[in-house]
Amino acid sequence: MDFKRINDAILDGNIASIPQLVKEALDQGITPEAILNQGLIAGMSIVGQKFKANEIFVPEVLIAAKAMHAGLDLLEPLLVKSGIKPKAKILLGTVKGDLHDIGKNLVGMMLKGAGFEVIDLGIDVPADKFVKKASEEEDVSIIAMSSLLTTSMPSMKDTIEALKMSGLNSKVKIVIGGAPVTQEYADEIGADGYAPDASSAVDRVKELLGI
Ligand code: B1M
Repeated sequence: MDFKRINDAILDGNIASIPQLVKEALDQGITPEAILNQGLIAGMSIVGQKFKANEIFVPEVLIAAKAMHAGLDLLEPLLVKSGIKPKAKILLGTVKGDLHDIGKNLVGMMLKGAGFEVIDLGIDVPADKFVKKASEEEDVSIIAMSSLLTTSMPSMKDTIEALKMSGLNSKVKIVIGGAPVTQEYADEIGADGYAPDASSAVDRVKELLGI
């Protein structure tokens, strides 16, 4: 399989052809991880470069995101091994002011695949929603927050502050990530962990829980 065909289908927003291309790659014995990384994510990263260079605009990016989701829908069951007893419960969300969900969904998929129970709060999640859910649900061990915008990063800080105010921070560890987020920022706002990508999010969560 030439991954460029998948890259191009994402770039062209060719939603209808993605499932076929993904199936073709799987039939050729290519692993779901390789299809994800070299096909879908690599395609989306070209979209990002073109968006930044003003070569394409929001409507094209939205269609590319839909094409990416069409591929993810097929890969998800293969990436997520059906779990035995969940290792721990994780609240996941894209923070307030931010509607990007592809990276967050990938993190959720990888965490589920690693045997965690993931409660996905969705996008544009305000601090009080994280706190409310963490206090309602039993045994939440981790709050995982994603931000793709420099303007939404402060919402991560707000959530950490709100968790401290509620006293929940002593029971729950916080992991953050997303393209503009760094280890330095995580240290600055008092997050317990930072991960640059979805696979390392799993490693970080395991480290924090000592498993
Ligand atoms: Co937007 N967007 N976008 N966008 N968008 C970016 C993020 C941007 C970098 C593009 C650019 O200018 N180059 C830029 C942000 C600039 C900045 O703040 N630094 C940007 C902008 C400006 C905007 C708008 C403001 C545009 C506008 O309206 N003028 C607007 C904001 C809307 C809002 O959120 N309030 C906007 C809108 C959109 C769309 C709706 C059109 C669409 C989102 C569709 C969707 O998500 N359903 C969109 C998209 C698709 C992108 C780009 C092109 C791709 C993002 C993506 O999905 N990447 C993006 C450019 C880029 O990133 N190259 C861009 C693929 C995904 C797999 O990567 O999400 O980074 P990512 O996730 C990675 C890691 O970051 C990490 O793991 C994943 C991979 O393993 N990770 C975590 C993510 N969360 C994690 C959490 C963790 C650990 C790791 O622990 C909990």
